[in-house]
Amino acid sequence: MKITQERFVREFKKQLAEKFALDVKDAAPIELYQTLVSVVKSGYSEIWRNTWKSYVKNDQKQVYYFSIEFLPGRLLKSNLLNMGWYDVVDKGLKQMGLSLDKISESEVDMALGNGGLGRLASCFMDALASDGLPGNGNGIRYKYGLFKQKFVDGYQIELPNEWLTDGNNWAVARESKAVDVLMGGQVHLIDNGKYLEAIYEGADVIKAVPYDTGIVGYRNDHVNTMRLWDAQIPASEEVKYPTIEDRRRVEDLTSVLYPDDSNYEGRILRLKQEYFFTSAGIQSIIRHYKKYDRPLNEISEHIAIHINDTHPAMCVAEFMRILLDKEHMDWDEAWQQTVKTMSYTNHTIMAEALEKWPVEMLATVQPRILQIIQEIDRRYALELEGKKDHDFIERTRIIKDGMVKMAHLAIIGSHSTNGVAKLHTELLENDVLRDFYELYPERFNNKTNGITVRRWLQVANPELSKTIDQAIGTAWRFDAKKLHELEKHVGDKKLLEKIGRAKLDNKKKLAAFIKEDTGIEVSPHAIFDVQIKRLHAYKRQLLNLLHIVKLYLDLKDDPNRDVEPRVFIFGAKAAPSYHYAKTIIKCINEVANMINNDKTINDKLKVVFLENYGVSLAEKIIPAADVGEQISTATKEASGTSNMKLMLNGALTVATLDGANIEIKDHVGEDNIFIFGLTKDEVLEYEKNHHYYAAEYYNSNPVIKRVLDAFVDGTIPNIEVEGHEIYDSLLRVNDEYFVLRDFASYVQAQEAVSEAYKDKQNWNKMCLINIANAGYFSADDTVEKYAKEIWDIKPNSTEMRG
Ligand code: 26W
Repeated sequence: MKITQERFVREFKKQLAEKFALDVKDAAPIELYQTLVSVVKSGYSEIWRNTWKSYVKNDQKQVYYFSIEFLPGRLLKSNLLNMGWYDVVDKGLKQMGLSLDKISESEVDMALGNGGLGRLASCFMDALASDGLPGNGNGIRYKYGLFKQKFVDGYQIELPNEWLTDGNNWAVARESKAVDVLMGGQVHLIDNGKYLEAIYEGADVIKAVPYDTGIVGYRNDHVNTMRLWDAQIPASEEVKYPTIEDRRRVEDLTSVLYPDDSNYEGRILRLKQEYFFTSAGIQSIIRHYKKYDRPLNEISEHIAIHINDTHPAMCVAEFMRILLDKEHMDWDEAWQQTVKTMSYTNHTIMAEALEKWPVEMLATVQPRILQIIQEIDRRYALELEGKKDHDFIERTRIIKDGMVKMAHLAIIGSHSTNGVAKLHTELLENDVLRDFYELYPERFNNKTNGITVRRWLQVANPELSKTIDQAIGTAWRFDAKKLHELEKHVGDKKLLEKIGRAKLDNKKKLAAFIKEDTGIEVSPHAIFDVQIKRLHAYKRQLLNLLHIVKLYLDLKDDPNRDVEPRVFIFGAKAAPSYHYAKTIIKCINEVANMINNDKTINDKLKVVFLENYGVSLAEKIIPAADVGEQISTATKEASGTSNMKLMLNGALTVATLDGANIEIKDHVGEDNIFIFGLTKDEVLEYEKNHHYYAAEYYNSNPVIKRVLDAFVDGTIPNIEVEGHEIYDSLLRVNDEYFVLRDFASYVQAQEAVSEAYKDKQNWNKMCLINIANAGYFSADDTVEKYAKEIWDIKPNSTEMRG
């Protein structure tokens, strides 16, 4: 829809009057926000409908991206940008005395995810729509999003995130598209002469109601759907649930997002959630497919289903269940269609994250699904008999020792398994999934992660975006790879200065936010050094902290030391049950307190731990970052995506050779990144031969000794318990993630950072090279590769939209 400023203002006032019977001057921020959402929604609703109709009309193959997490954050600005309305609305609001920035702050983040996995799913949603690809999301509409984090006395406190209190203004509930999901009870197979009939007894019927959110493509008249399911009680079953507690048992299914990241906990409610959104999604896909009388034995030519990590791995069995039990297809044909339809992405090699469910638990949640998995497993083993040795079969089968291995189900039941960065895929092939790679080499492939440059640069960093426009025009806004043209301008001193100025402006804004949020005063001229990601031992926020303590002790020795002032900024949530991660949070907070209140060090060092890290906070921090910390132990971080967001915004990376850091280094070159630490081979060698002794580093390196002692000798106040815990984890439990092994190398890299920052022009040049090469990590390209190489789907052309 074309919009002019005049028309927008008229429409806005009209809807404000209709919705709330108010004038602009009397409306509260939330009322203004809700009105703006309605105007925006009415701006794309017709396109949304047309996009959907065009898929049907052109009989286009579509992909359904199944993910137990989506982490879109706020949608207002990103929708405005993608619709091409941003500037007009910005001006129109100003004309009415309003501010888009302020109104946008009224939007509560949609935080239905923990971290990397969920945010990747949302970047992919944006990219699918912007590529004009037929792609739909399928997930859960949690009533409570990821917990809200507060610090009390330096400790993390979790508060419920009731994001729906003001209603979700973007989603449309579609009662008419509800499906029933069966759980529990018993199942019997009866031969009725024609086929085996599955008879369910005593199962609970749960009504799955879809909430659809439009995903607006970038200036291409294309709007896809993200469908999230809510659990409700079907009208026919009301009498079965007479009390409030009974009802709650059902509704609780979609109440909370599990706050664990890379840590598997075998809770039955979680398994129920997994089956619930999987079954609802598969049922609605097949029902829709059948509406147009197409043969089911060709379904894999019309739809692709993507399994985002193993949480939706029951897709394989549920798809089989419908084809077998409802459509009476024979096993072999159903299996062929299933494998051709499904594809799977692995997001982690951390052993503790690999899902295994006890057989009995699956029997309680859905006995028919268990039967089908058992049959898949039986046939798998039978097929390999005589071809592979007994051990191989036992290692790779789906059910072993009474546990169902979800990754094995996903690999065996799909035609594609991919990792999320080159190194990660290599580790899958040669190590973690070696047997499967030997068995199905053709199924394995790499798809390095990507990010949406629209949200992470155009929306989050308008200052830098404008600077880039002035240098190379606006084509990069449509094709991020064109950012590479910036490299031609490395010698342009004016441009380098402008890049520096944009950064300084963003740092001033962040400094103001920090002051308001925490009371801490920071100088925008200091180096802003940022580590933002979930708190996890393998991500090594602790290594960062040890270095900070070293810098502090150095300054205490000599307050007049000539050092580049630095502000270390952290953002991180710990899983509520992850004790060690919470201990690290407490220690960071206490170190911050100690340093920020020490007048003797002349403001050369500040430490800021911002509360409640999430998408919207990331949008404030990233544009202001000078340095990005990507310091996981090599082999542990599958890819990382904040590394890409930070480089895109002109931050320089301090990194181990882990995940996508390696590819970043390959693109920017060794001179434009600060690499340190053990390599993959060195880590694997240590892990294999068990000859790492952390205490040796403590005993032989006086700096390490002094820093660690500070945790237990009272130097750092208020961590009597936590300090010892850290100390012991490194020296007694032998430092699982090689923090002490990498310490010296890390300090050296950080010294190189300080040295480099002294030459502002050269620093800005390095920033430019990082920005110029960030286009390589555009989700648009990543998703295009998924489309071509895995899903076999094609973009909608303009004519097709009709
Ligand atoms: C069962 C508990 C659980 C929950 C979440 C297990 C595993 C997960 C996720 C797979 C963890 C996750 O978010 N992994 C991250 O995925 C990103 C997107 O691919 C990568 O960039 C990160 O490196 C990876 O840690």
